[in-house]
Amino acid sequence: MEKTLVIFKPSAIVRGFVGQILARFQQKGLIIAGMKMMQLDEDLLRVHYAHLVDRPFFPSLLESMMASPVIVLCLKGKDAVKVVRLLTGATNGREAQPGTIRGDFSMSGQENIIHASSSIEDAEVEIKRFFSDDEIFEWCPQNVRMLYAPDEM
Ligand code: IDP
Ligand code: MG
Repeated sequence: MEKTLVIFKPSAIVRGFVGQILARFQQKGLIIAGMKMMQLDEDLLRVHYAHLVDRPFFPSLLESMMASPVIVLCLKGKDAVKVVRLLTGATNGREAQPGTIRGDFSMSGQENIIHASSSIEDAEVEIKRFFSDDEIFEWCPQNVRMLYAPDEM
């Protein structure tokens, strides 16, 4: 099954929304394949946000992402990358649809609660960036037959 990477950003950690957001992913039926807390540093963020390093807001984004430890999460499911992006909502919390995580928890284009991989290719690279192989678990819950029809698995 497809895997994707989520980061609970400092805006989620400091504001205390980890439980509520994790519950949304679990109630959707996404399977937790890996999860840990870590402190991000500038070297890693310059790689992770390489597409943004020349933007004027990059120093502010760096500071924001290092403001507290983060929780990184690897979620597994059919079409997990697309499904998690749909649950996440648009980048700017003020423009994200109500019902999405950013739409319900954020008023900001920067402090937007979570990161979610934006493509299958990015997800593969990002999971390897944040997890070693032995931190990703190839397990499947017993109730997986209540999550998918046989031809969806
Ligand atoms: P995404 O997180 O929705 O994939 P990206 O364009 O990849 O959006 O940007 C990565 C992160 O950089 C965003 O989640 C947000 O925290 C921050 N960011 C993006 N655009 C802006 C901006 O215009 N101002 C401030 N921060 C921004
Ligand atoms: Mg992105």
